[in-house]
Amino acid sequence: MNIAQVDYDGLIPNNVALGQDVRVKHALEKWHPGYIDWWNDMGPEGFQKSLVYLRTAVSVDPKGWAKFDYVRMPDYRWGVLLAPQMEGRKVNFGAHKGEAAWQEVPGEYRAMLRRLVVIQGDTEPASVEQQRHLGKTAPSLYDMRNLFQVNVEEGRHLWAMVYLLQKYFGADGREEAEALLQRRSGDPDTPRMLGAFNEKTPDWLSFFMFTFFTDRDGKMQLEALAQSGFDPLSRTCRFMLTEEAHHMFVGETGVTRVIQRTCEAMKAAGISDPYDIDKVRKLGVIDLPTIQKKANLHFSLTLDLFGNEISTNAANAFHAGLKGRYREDRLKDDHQLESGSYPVLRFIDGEIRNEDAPALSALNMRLRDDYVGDCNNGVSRWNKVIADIGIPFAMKLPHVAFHRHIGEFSRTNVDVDGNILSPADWTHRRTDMLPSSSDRDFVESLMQPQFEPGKFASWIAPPKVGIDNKPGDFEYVKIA
Ligand code: BYC
Repeated sequence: MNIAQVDYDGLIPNNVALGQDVRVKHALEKWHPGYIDWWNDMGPEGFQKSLVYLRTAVSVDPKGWAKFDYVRMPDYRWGVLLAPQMEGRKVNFGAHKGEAAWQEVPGEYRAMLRRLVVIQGDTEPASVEQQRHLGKTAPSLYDMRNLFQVNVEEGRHLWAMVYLLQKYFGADGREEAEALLQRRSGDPDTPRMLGAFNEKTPDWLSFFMFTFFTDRDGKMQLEALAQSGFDPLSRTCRFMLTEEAHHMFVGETGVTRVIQRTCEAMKAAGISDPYDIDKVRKLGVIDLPTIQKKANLHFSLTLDLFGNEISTNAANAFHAGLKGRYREDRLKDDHQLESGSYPVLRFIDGEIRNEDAPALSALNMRLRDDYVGDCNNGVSRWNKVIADIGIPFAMKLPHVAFHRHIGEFSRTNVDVDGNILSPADWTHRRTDMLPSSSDRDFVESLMQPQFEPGKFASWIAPPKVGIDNKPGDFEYVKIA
């Protein structure tokens, strides 16, 4: 079988020769109806019968892996796709560095590996649940299609993790696969596992911020898992990253188009003060300070997804060769980190300051630092748009200690510049830094659907190019 080609003959498209793996094939076929029920209950609300111009993977060859066509979402061919196996691949870090990469789960690391797969798997359906109401207020058919593309691919990423659970973890893997369909984002009794995936995504600016910030955590975590010595996990994550690039694109260009529209409208109306919020809002666009507050919220919620700054779990996963650093294979050191140190920002004696910690224990921090660098690159691109239009404003990431619920700073109040605040000052200044209920109401008031092909809501600029090079008035979703 050609690994690059995807076999579409059976119920479950795959490039893992599922036809010859009867036990796993049956297990996945048994799981399939529950997944479809979940999708119908918790997937995009109101558009399940509509034809959506979606891309589907037909190959895992990086050049030309997808085809575009109209599909009803429940008919999307969710499948199991792994990047091709690399001949002679080794464990590249940790205590087993240099050994042949594992094709089966190493017994001693079974529980740790299962936990990583389950946590990764849990985030995927969670994001679909969080975004399920957004179709109804889409600012264009182009954006609606992008939302649905992200949603079906997050669904596929759930399949990716469920395949690993079913194939490599026996009965407890099957139980975990069931549980992934039972938990619900925001449910008080059966919530999703990580904090940010239980928050609401109430409007489209939140969606773009989520895909900019939280999907970028997805990218970092997948990059770290793609380094895994457990080869099936590495191959799975490598292909997921190919799909993830579009999600980053949706977030980055989405926020950019909102900013661009605001700045253009201000310029046309002769408003130069970005803080003249009432006047800017009257133009039917989102003022820059509110966009900044949304960024503050989503960045801080996403930082919590990196776990504690000092983490034995992270050290153990690296030592075991299961989860590496961001692009481990490009780093130049001993890849074992037994003796090195890493500066960690901590809250000590009432002050925020760097303290060296053993490099192994500081791996969450290191990944978070790489993430912050990646976010900053995106923010610079937003700022170029603002500067080019000539508005005196610059977006910036808040301090990493701002508005945190996990780790070192979860018990202290810190402003966006990193100054420690008393509880009273925090309460007083909170809505200067995070969206207030009136900011939320205003953004929500703009969320009027625009379903005419080629038209866009007042608060967002059209994209530079269409998906699959389609013309501006292309009907990306045929609403039924
Ligand atoms: N919320 O030792 P620590 C994506 C728990 S996003 C709740 O610091 P560790 C996507 C932690 O579980 C990427 N609990 O934890 C994006 C632990 O509990 P136990 C998803 C939290 O393991 C958009 C305890 O606190 N993938 O793909 O070093 C759309 C001690 O913490 C949280 C992954 O995250 C939290 N935020 O770090 C769709 C990769 N943080 O075990 C998809 C897999 C920590 O003591 N996961 N805790 O009961 C991991 O690598 C790690 O589990 C974490 C946490 C980085 C999440």
